[in-house]
This record gives sequence, structure tokens and C-alpha cells, in this order.
Amino acid sequence: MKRCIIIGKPNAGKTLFALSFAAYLGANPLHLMFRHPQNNTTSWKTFHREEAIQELTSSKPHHTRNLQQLVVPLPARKGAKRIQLIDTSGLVEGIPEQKDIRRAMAQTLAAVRDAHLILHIIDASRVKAAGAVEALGEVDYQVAQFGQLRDGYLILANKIDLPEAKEGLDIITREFAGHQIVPISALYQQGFKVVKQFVQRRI
Ligand SMILES: Nc1nc2c(ncn2[C@@H]2O[C@H](COP(=O)(O)OP(=O)(O)OP(=O)(O)O)[C@@H](O)[C@H]2O)c(=O)[nH]1
Ligand SMILES: [Mg+2]
Repeated sequence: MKRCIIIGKPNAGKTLFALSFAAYLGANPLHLMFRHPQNNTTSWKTFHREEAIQELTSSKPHHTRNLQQLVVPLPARKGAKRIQLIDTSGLVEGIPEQKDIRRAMAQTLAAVRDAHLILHIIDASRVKAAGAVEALGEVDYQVAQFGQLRDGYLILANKIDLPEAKEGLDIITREFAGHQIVPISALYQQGFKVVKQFVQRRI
């Protein structure tokens, strides 16, 4: 089964995207597998979408501190296929002080190496928010540099429903010229059709 990883800075909307995209593709209820980096154990939990959003997303950064995997159906050229959608903890510049965030980041980076597809989420509404953890930063350029070596790399400019995201999208387009960029709203499932097609063509 192909692995599709969702990465980006904290608070960019990775978890909301993972849950909404899984629901959009027909996963209901959502069976999540959690991979705990502190002791290498796994656990499972089944959620309704709204319940998962309530528990697993937050307006505070660093809410996700482990890998959260979902298996989702995807119609493909030769019948239906399934992919593994992997939500991750946010990537930050430098070495985080908190041990569990450090460990979670290491876990994310190891999983990126193993993934077939990389969806890189950027918060288009906060591109210019200097000093904010979700603002466009060095991590995004590094991810893009790594991603350009892969066929299955896509930038998702998220939160396009917010007014500030328009200018943010222009900046992302300029800064990441040459990469495929899809404006999306994880909140309203905008742009999901294009993301689905991108994934479908590569599985
Ligand atoms: N308006 C709007 N808000 C969004 C969108 N996507 C995410 N959010 C909000 O942004 C905040 C962060 O979303 P999460 O999905 O928890 O972000 P994350 O990238 O998983 O964050 P970490 O787990 O901390 O790395 C939450 O308050 C979401 O409701 C969007 O498309 N539009
Ligand atoms: Mg999260």
C-alpha cells in the first residue's frame, strides 16, 4: 500500500486536512493508528469525523506529537485501491527544547524518507506572520528542496478561505516557482478534487 505523508510547520492544518481528506475519500468512521515515539508502541482509536476534529486539532501549535495513520479508499485506474495517509507532528527550525517535540520531529523525518508521496502543507494566511511558528520559514524551503527530488511531491497552500491567504498564495507561488501548488481549505474541503487526482495518478 502506498504511503502518503502530510508534513509542514506546526498549526499549518495538517491534522484537519488529514481527517477531512480521509472523510472526503469516503473513510467513515475514521480508524486511526497512533505510533507513539516515546516507547515505539501503537494504539488504535475509531472516531466520527467531528469527534476526531475536536480531539486531534487545535489552534495551539504542537498539538500532534506522534504519527497518526489512516487507511483510506481511493478509486484507481485498475479498480479501487487503498492508501495510507500519515499525519505528522509539525516541523520547526532548529532543535526544539522540549524532548517530546524533538522525538516527534525525528519520527516525522524518518517517516518522510519511507513515504511514496509527500503533501507539504503551508498556512497561506500566515506566510508573513514574522516570528509566528506557522509563518513561512527555512523548514519549508528545506522540505521543498527535498521534495523536488521526488515525483510525488505537492505543496498545499492551506486556509485559502481566509482573506489574508490571497497574498500568501502569491508569495508561496513566487517562492516555490517550479513546484506544483494547490490552494486548499482543509476546513471547507476546497481544492480536494485536485489533490485526489494528484494522488490517484501516482498509486
Ligand atoms: N480557516 C481555516 N482554519 C483552518 C484550516 N485548516 C486548519 N485550520 C485551523 O488551524 C488550526 C490548526 O489546525 P491543525 O490541523 O491542528 O494544525 P496542525 O498542522 O495539525 O498543527 P500541529 O499538530 O500543532 O502541528 C486549527 O484551529 C484549525 O481549525 C483552514 O483551511 N481554514
Ligand atoms: Mg496536528
